[in-house]
Amino acid sequence: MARRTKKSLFCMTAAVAVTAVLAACSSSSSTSASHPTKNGLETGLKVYVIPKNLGNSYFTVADSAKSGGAISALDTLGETGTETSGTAATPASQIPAIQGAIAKGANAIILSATDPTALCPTLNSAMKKGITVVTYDSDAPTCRDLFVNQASSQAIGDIEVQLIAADIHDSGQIAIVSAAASATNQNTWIMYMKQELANYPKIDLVSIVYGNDDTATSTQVTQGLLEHYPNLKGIISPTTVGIAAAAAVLDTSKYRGKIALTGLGDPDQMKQFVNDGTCASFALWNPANLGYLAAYAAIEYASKKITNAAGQTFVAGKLGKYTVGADDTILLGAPTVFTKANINSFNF
Ligand code: RAM
Repeated sequence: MARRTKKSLFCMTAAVAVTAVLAACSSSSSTSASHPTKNGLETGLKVYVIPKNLGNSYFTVADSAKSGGAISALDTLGETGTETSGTAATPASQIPAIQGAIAKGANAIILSATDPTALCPTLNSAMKKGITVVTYDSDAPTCRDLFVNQASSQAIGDIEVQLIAADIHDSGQIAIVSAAASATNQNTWIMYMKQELANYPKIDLVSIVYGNDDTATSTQVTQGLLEHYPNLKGIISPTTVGIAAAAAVLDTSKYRGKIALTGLGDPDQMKQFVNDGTCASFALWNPANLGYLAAYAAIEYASKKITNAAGQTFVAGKLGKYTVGADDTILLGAPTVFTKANINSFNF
C-alpha cells in the first residue's frame, strides 16, 4: 500500500509539473485521472479475476456473473471484469495469467493463491506498476493490498474437527485429504485443525495427503489412505474438489456409514452424498458472495476510497457494510454447516 500511494502521489505531482511525465504515468496501469467515477468509485477499470484454477465449480460460482459472483459486482460497478487462470491449481498455471493481466493494462487483480512463495515476485511486480492486488479465498500475505477471507480461519478449522469428532464419537484414526501442499488457505485451516484436535485426545490424525484440487489425484490419494489405514474412522477434506472425490470413493456399501467424511464442499456437488448417508455434514460459505465482496473491495481500494488500514469501512452493494480488520483482511462472515436437514435448499 505504501509503495502504491507513493507512486500515485508522484504521478499527481508530475501531472501538474510536466506534461510529458503525465503521459508516461497515464500509460501505466492504474492512474485515476483517465477513469470517470460513479458514486465516488472509478469506472471502466480493467479487473482480472484469477482463481486457483478454471473448471473448479467453487471458483465458477465465486467468479461468474451468472451466479452473482465477482464479475457480476464488477458489471454493476461499470468495470470490465475478466476471469483468467490455468486448468491446474498450480503457480505454473497462475503466473502466465498474472503476467497476461499486467500486459493488458490491468488496474486490479483479484487472486486466490495456489502458492504465495512462487507467485509473489509476479504479484509484487504488478503492485509496483500501481495495480491493486486483492487476494480472496487463499492469501499471499506479503504481496497484496487486501485479503478478503471467507470466514475466520480458526472457525473453519474448528468446525471441521468438531464435525468429524461428532461423527466418530470423539475416538479413532482420521486423515486429511487436502488440496495443494502449498495452498495458504488449506494449510492455515489444517494448522487450526491440529490445534482443535488437542481437545480430542482419542482422535489420532494419522496422515495428510494432497489431491491438488484435481479429481483424479484426490480419488487416488483417498484410495491410498483406505489401503494404508484399515482402521481409519474418518476423513476431513478442506477442499470442495477433495471432499467430492472422497465422497465418490466412500459411496459404496463397504465404506458408507463406516468411514465418516466431512470438510468443505459445494452443496450442489455434495447433495447426493449427504442424502444417501455417505457424508453427514460439512461446511462452506457462499462462494458467490466471497467473489462479490472481493470485487467491491478491489474497486474501493483502486479508487482510493479505502486503504488497508484497520477500521476503514465500505458498502459492498447488496451485501452491506464491511470493515477492514487486522492484517489488511476483510471477513465475509461465518461458515454454514450443511446436513440432510438443510442442504436441499441451497443451490450453489
Ligand atoms: C477448493 C479450493 C478453494 C477452497 C475450497 C473450499 O475449491 O481449494 O481454495 O476454498 O475448495
